[in-house]
Amino acid sequence: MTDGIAMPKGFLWGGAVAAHQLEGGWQEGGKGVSIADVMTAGANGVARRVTDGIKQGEIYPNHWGIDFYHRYPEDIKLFAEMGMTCFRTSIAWTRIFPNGDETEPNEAGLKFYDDLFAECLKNGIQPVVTLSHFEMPYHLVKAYGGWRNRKLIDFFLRFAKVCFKRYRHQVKYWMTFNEINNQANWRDPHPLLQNSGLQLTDADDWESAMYQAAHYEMVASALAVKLGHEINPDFQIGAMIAMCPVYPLTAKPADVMMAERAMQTRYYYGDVQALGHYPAWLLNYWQRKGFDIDITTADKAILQAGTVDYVGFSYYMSFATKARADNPNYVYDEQHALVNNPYVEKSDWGWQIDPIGLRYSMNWMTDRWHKPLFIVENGFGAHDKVTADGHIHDDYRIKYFHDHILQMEKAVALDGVDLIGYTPWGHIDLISASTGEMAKRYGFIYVDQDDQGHGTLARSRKDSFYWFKQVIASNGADL
Ligand code: P53
Repeated sequence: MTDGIAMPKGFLWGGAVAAHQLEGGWQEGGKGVSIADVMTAGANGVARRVTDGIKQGEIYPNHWGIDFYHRYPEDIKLFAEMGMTCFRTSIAWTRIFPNGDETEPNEAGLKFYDDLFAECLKNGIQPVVTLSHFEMPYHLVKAYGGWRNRKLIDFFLRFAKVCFKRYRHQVKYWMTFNEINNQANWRDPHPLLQNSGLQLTDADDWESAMYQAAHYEMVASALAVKLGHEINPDFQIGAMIAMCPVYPLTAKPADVMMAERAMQTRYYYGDVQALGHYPAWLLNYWQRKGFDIDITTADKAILQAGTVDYVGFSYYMSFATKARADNPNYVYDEQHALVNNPYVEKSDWGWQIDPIGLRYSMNWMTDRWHKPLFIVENGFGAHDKVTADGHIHDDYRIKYFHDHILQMEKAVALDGVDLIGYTPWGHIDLISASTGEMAKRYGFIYVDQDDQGHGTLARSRKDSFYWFKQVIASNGADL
């Protein structure tokens, strides 16, 4: 189709991954054990379990990923063939500081990313890097209790400083913490561990523990912004927010208020990182709950001084909610507050497909945070079939991308949203973060591997590969 609108010159087109979901090589080059290394395989509707260390007989899909650790030169050739001008990945913290609390970094780990970034640049692709993407050292969970401990700020900054210095000529765009706001769903232990390394018991107050951990992360993020700018003033250092806009199910005023509180609860992290301070509603809420969050005067100054340069975000789906008589204070409980939206369709994993929601979100974030945006994840997890002709005809994925990219282009061209670039998630098939499956595929590039890690690992081009190639070549005009 040719209904697209060309993006401004210099717009970045790429793809996005995270180290733990594709590298494999979990014990190579002196790498330590990360929280992803102790997560078992789940399935659609079956949560991943976390084992206390590595246990015999368990399946840990992140141990092998798609073996990018060894195959990246060939993979990057394919990325370049597709026309990608940027590549978002993360630096596995455990390759640089295997336990997280060392004072000296691991040279073999640093060398790996030297080589990886050089290979990208050689192919005309600039790396875009997330520092912490669901893969902190497991040792920091066990020995320090994760991000509930203020000491983590120093450990993270040491890691950030080493990376900023080492890659200051190779990387311009950075993000501090991936989807920092997933933990708004603190009743689910999965995001608490993924985001913050929290393993809580019945004796803990989970909600206040989350707010405390997120606070230390946001202080660490603000300090990293400041430090990064000292190391290279050209650095652009962003937040990374999982954007799932929450709609009111009806125009009933109470439903609208419920949706507003849901948005406030999910996105206050962005307020702190982009605006530099906590919103009043949350401070009032903490007071009513009797939460005594450790936020010093110095912390407040740091948050104000270290606001982000841009907001990176993921967008997959939208949510809907409604008020309930038994919830008069509009408390947003993500496990129970979400309702089916009858106006949109769902993926096989129940993710509601809503292209207009992307344009809506871009406008909402621009109005609220007044920062450039960067779509660093968007995509469609689906079951792909290799057909008799040996190809994957993923027209459903092309449709998803067509519809979303068109809305993105309207937000830029018609609404004036300042957008740095667009990197579809998992442009090469990889391990799913929520389920640990291989079967939930996002890629334009197919990887021959199943959920148990069996397969040739051969890479091949899906129909969507050729489609996205043409989108990039036309700078978004030819959808
Ligand atoms: P998977 C929840 C909701 C939206 C995005 O997700 C999410 C999550 C947490 O899983 O995660 C991001 O693989 C995340 C990636 C992840 C991707 O979305 O569960 O940044 O690491 O792989 C897709 O289908």
